[in-house]
Amino acid sequence: MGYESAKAQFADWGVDTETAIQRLTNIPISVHCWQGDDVVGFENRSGNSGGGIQATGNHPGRARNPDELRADLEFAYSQIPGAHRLNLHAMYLDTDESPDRDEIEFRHFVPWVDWAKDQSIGLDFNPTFFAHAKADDNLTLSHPNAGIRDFWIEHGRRTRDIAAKMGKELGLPAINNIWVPDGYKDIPVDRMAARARLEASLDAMLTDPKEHMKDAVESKLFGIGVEACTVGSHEFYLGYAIRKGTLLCLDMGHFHPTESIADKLSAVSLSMPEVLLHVSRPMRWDSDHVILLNDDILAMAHELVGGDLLKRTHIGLDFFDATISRTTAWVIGTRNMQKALLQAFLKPWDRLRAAEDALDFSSRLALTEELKDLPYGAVWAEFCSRKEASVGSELIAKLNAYQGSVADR
Ligand code: RNT
Ligand code: ZN
Repeated sequence: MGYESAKAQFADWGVDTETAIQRLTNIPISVHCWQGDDVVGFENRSGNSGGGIQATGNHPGRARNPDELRADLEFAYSQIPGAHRLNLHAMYLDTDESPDRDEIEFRHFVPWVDWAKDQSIGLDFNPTFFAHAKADDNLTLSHPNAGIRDFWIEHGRRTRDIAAKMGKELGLPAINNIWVPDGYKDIPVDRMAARARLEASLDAMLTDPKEHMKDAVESKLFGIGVEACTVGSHEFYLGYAIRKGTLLCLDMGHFHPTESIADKLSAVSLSMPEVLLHVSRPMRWDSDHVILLNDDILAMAHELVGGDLLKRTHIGLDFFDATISRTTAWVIGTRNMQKALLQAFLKPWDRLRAAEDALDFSSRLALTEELKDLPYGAVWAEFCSRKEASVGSELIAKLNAYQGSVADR
């Protein structure tokens, strides 16, 4: 199906494919660095991420150093049409030094900033509150020991400073997203005390508003090893973000499987100016599978476009699968987010809204289902070709060829 024919078919529904392509071009997706190396990082410490998150698998080609990770990202970006950012974790520093987490400085990340300038992309950042001896109990900012809390508060403060410098250097604000693994395997006696400690630690970290960076806080329902209680639960951070003016990060893997994160987006957006998404695919638990173009992702894109939330929602990804080519995971997962957005841009919103507002739910149903037959794939292929990214067999050949070139690592 050629693009011109697809364009005409969408035009019959009152949808302009050129506008849709233009809108998609301008939406940056923040690609997470940690898919490239199975959440190991470059600190030369233990290989186990801990904190209840774990990449499983041993597919060849894991990036072992920053240069390999950057090369892999450059390949992935070449096949991800449109705008990108990079989401870095603090444990991905690029330096010969070995600073502990409470000693990191902007200079340890300068090669990333130089590379980001070269790529014309923005950076996002994250303190790393796991994969460290002081996080082995799955307690960091809410640890009963004040010394351990202070260590992590200092880490968090430094990441805010680094994020602000990154944002300033690149001329694009960096989001610094706080996720802590804190929780209890078995039923705690005093949840209130743990939550009060987490709140006090966050307050100590977030004392000064900074230019060029934005703070975000990420909730979770439970994790492996913290089944009974997660200190930073959804209610905890929803309230915190509203009261303190931070962004809230909604990770699609951090809720009960029957909850719809797409549904939450408009609800929380009424109480805060900006939201961060960690687009992911849970499977029974916080499994962080590569995102598919499934109903959950389509629903999320529908909400972002229909609710006019794109200008105040930052789209980040969060998945890691070490059983497949890591670059293929990045490319396919990120493109799926873009494809979902494209499908949402290609909807005849006026007609859909008119049917709903008239309580004509029959037409709403018929419209929704008939639209699924429109040739959005031809519009996607056109978008890819304008951005010099491949589709179909050609894409698969390129993905396999790149994987072949890194398999000897
Ligand atoms: C963990 C959170 C968190 C991490 C990354 C590596 O459950 O989702 O976002 O995946 O920070
Ligand atoms: Zn996440």
